[in-house]
Amino acid sequence: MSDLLQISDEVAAALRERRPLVALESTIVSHGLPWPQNIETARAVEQAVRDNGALPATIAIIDGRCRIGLDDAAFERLARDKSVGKASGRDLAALLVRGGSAGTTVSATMRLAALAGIPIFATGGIGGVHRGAEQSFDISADLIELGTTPVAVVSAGAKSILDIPKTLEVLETQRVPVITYQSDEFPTFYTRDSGIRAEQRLDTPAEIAAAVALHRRLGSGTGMLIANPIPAEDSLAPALIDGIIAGAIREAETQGIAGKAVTPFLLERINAASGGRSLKANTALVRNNAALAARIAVELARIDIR
Ligand code: PSU
Ligand code: MN
Repeated sequence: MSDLLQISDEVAAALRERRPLVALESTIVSHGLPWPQNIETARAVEQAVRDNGALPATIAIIDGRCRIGLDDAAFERLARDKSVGKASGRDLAALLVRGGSAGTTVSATMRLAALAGIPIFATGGIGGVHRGAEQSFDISADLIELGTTPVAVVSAGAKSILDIPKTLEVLETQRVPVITYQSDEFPTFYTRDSGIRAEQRLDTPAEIAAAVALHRRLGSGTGMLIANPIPAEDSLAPALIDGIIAGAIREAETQGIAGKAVTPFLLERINAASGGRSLKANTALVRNNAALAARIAVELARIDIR
């Protein structure tokens, strides 16, 4: 693996000593948030992991190398350099051959976390089935990766730019467990409740870690989605955000935005239209997810799966 993954000294030591680690994605830095909130959030998220007893392993592709654990220069590059791409799992091989640089989506980050031996990963929101997918066929590779790569992903549910019931159906079809943390409803990113009842609620990081370990022992072969509602004090009013999202989707349709450009376009429009409120919520929920993932990682290290 050493020729494929460039693992930072800190992460390499933690892997050797079986200390708790949390993998973090980097498309949120390159394409999910504007400068300078992107780099501020990345730093705050890494700090949240440390504050909760684990070490952060942010993953990205820099100059044709798979980097596990980033230094300041790599973060700066992702945050400011407009030529940095967006890589899902399928993009990795050609990107490495070309010597390119990219933020890794949930899909690509899961793949590389699995290779590095990190079983838990925190993000803001996963990609999913887009509204109108019956026409566009736009279903994120994140869902397919969750069906094939055994990494647990902590997310604030899925953003309502997506069709949430269809997203949950695809996860169910693929045998991906959806565990909600301290909530009876599946959360929708900016808001705590979707109106969709959660079937598998667990209330402590220790219980979630036990479920992650058992899911592996059962030979399930799939990832897991740990849905962590945004803290109430950071959540947005559904009436506010739903209108903004609907407007952004209409703009994307009018402008014929397609493929991997759709999600970054919608995120940019929502950030612009909400006058900073969505940004603030987004930052808060990613930190909240990183903290929970770290607490789960600590429990996983105790039961000897990292
Ligand atoms: N959802 C967000 N913020 C993000 C993303 C999704 O609220 O930054 C990013 C994640 O990296 C996710 C990717 O994996 O977008 C999904 O892109 P697509 O829909 O093209 O699969
Ligand atoms: Mn897509």
